[in-house]
Amino acid sequence: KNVINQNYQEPAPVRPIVLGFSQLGSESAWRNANTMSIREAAEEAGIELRFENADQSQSKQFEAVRSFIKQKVDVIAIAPVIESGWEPILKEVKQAGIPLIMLDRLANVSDPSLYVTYIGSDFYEEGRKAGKYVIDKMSSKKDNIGIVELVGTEGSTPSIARGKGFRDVIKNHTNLKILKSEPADFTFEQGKQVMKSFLTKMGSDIRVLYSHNDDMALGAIEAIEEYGLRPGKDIIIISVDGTNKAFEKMAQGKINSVVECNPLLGPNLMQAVNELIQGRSLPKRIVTPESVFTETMAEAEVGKRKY
Ligand code: GYE
Repeated sequence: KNVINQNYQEPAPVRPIVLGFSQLGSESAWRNANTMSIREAAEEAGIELRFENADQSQSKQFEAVRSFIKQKVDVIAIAPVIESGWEPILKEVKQAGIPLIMLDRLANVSDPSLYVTYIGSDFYEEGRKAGKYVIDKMSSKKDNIGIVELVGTEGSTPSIARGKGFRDVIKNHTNLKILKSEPADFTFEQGKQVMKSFLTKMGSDIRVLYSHNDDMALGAIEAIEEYGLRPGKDIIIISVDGTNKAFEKMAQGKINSVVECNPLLGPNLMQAVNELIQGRSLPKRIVTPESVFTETMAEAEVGKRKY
């Protein structure tokens, strides 16, 4: 007689993992490279990406996250524009049973169970590297050195930590003085504007510019040239990211040093998503390795940059 195997089940149709990603904006070359990397890596991994761009608005990020909950995505990733204010919405995500990954920047929450892992750079270390460069570069100078700082987005992880790392390193060098520090939202336009106002107020008292990203530094270079000073000579410039455009300026001697910050986080993110879905546990913190570049290396490196 025919025996029917009662235990046999049709294999479940293979459906791709769905990832909802709330990108904070498109304010810089770094950000655009980050977005590209995530799109490409999702494609390569066969992960279905639902992508929302928040134009640097936290409330738009909240909307995106709520829509991901409604869509019942498998995993949510966010690059939080600022650190504060996330706890309530992350609780909603947790209640919905959706695992959450922080990418690039961190949200400051008192309950660490609200996210699985945080993937991104060590911004504090980047700030320290920038400070060390300034100390070395100015080591022969005994007079007071006026520094201005272009801060990125106020309250964002990279700005908080790049500012702190820098200060912690220069604090014992009493002739290095931060004259002024103002946010310019990581954009070219605001970098140019704020640098212009610095120059109007302080002129050639400014000996060093520390910019929290390349886009603001590029804007500042225009402001410095329009003011009639030489970027990289009259004003030493140190910036963070390592974009192609910054390397071009460094090869021309208009930027003196760039601390690398790697935006190509797509592969890391997709790997984390896959592992999560397979039920593996992830480290709470995944840090990307990075270097520092100076003028002497710029020529050899320019053009080889992937962002
Ligand atoms: O340095 C800047 C971007 O969060 C690390 O954001 C990122 C920063 C990056 O706008 O260019």
